[in-house]
This record gives sequence, C-alpha cells and structure tokens, in this order.
Amino acid sequence: MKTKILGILKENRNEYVSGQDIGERLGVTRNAIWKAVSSLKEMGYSIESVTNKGYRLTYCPDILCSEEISGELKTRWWGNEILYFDSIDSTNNEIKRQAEKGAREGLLAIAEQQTAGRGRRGKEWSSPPGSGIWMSFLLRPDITPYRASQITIVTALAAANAIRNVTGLNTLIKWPNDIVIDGKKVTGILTEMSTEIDSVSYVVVGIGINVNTESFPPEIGHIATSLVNHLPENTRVQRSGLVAAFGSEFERLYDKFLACDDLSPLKAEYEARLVNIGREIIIMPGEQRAKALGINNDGELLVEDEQGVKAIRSGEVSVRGVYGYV
Ligand code: BT5
Repeated sequence: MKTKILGILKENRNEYVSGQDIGERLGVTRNAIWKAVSSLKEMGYSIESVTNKGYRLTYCPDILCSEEISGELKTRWWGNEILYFDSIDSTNNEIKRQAEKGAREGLLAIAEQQTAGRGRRGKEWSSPPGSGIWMSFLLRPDITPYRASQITIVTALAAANAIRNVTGLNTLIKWPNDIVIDGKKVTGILTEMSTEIDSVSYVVVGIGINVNTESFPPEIGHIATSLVNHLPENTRVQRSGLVAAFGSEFERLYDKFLACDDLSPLKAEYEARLVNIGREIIIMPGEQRAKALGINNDGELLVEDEQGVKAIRSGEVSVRGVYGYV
C-alpha cells in the first residue's frame, strides 16, 4: 500500500494529488491513505498535505527500502520482489538461502550494510552503512554453467552503462568484473552459481557500488573510489534511482545475451568500455606479461605475448596493470 501511494505521488512529483483520486485508484479509504502517508513521512519523505488539494511529494530521502526502489523501477521482472536489510552478512548469501527455498527469478536483496561482504576467492568487500549499493539478485537461466559464467560480463556492462547514464561519469571496465573511474575501482561484481552436471539451478549476481563513500579503509584507499569523489562538490547520488537504472539496463542486455549462443551482441559495446585494451597487463598468478587485445565471443580476455595470441578465462586468473591496479 505504501509502495503504491509512493508510486502515485512520484508520478505526480511536486503536484498535488487528491486523497479522493488516490482512494479511487487504489480502492482504499482516505483514512488508510493518511496512515500510509504518515508512515512515509516517518521514513524521511517530505509530503505536504493541504485541505481540498491533497498530497504533494517534495523530497525523497536517499534510502534503499523496498518501497523506495519499487517506486523507481521500470523493469519487467528484475526486482519483482525486494528484500531490504539494515544489516546482513552478505546479500549474495541471502539470495542463495532464498534460492534454496525456491525463490523466483528476479528476487533482489539489498542492504544498507554488510558484515561479511565478499569478493571473489574469499576476498573481503568493504560495505559500510549509508554509502553504497550492496545488492544481489537471483537468475534461473536455462543455460550451461560455462555460459552462466559470462553473466559477469553482461552485469559489468549494465553497471557501467547505468552509472554513466545516471551520473554522466566516464565509467570503464577492468576485465572481467570491475568498474573503474580514473583508474580506481568503484564497483565490483561477484557471480556465483549452483550447478548440476551440465545445467544451472540458479545464479546469484552480487554488485557493490561505492556511491557516497568519502573515505576508505587504508588497505584499499589506493585502489578504491566512489561516485561522489568524481562529481561536483555537494552532489549526492540518489541510490534508488541508480538501482532502477541498473535493473533496466541489465534486463535489456540480458535479453540480448539469452537470445544468442554467445556474447557476440555485446562484444563491441563491452570492448568500447574495456580499460585494459591495448595495455600491457600482468596475469596473476605467474606474473606473466602480455598485451590485452579485447575479448572473444565467450567473454575471455584475448592477450598477446611472444608466443602469440591466447584467450584467458576469468575463473583462472586476474589481471593488473604494469604500473598499478589498471
Ligand atoms: C569483487 O571481488 O570485486 C566483487 C565484489 C562484490 C561485492 C558485492 S556487494 C553485494 C554482494 N554481496 C557480497 O557479499 N558481495 C557482493 P574481487 O574482484 O575479488 O575484488 C575484491 C577486492 O576489491 C578486495 O580484495 C579489495 O582489494 C577490493 N575492495 C574491497 N572492498 C572494496 C570497495 N568497497 N571498493 C573498492 N574496492 C574494494
């Protein structure tokens, strides 16, 4: 009910909507509307109420609760159900728990803070409260595990596009799963899956976006950045709007990905964003040096060294620049 009322007020932002109109659209009493509006005000929304005119939404707080996100979403299935947590171990863990209980594709879990946020191979992901978007969603694609691993590439492109669309910042992708701005990491992606022999039961995609973070723990200060660091002073990014922008972009790209046997429909767009392209990189472990050329249709990084051109898979290695993180 709160979600629906908020949706109507957002459609008519800065305009009055009468209690009678809302009541007729939702089939509820004026008293029920008044109660829901009071509760939205307690959550931080500024809603004016004027006799004979109705309600007018003038300010939305930067919160990530399901009412706020649902009011922004323009997706078909992504985020069809939203679980919000003030604090949780890891949203990837939560989606896994829900998937095991039979949850539907599209389920989104989002938290203000993670106490055990994870990166790949057990690395930590710093997820302090109030500053970022820590979210995971559930997919149940009818594809092989090998193809499912390419969803990381789809997600990275969707996140880079969404951030660029919302903030205008020049986001690039460090293969395979980092979004960088000015050579520093602003977003990480963790794709995990549960598989049968050659099919996938479910895929959990987790994304961490540093949005309003002003300072980082010393161990990541040299590689991490957040969106506000690159925007004019006092600019804040409305996180729910960015979540919604990501959802729309992900659906668009994921449809293309599923309609084809490989990543070919997304390859050119991904490569246009690839920060590694044409650069000397170091392949870890092993410290081998090579020049990055682009990706192939399976999302593997094509590199060239004295022995020639070869493709490297993301599960096996990570890459870094010769002079630092990129
Ligand atoms: C990643 O791993 O970049 C994947 C991060 C995925 C986080 C999301 S948040 C929602 C969901 N729930 C989870 O528990 N995880 C997902 P990887 O490529 O392995 O990079 C990890 C490395 O990034 C760390 O070892 C640090 O060096 C660095 N790092 C940690 N926290 C960071 C942050 N907030 N911003 C930038 N870099 C960070």
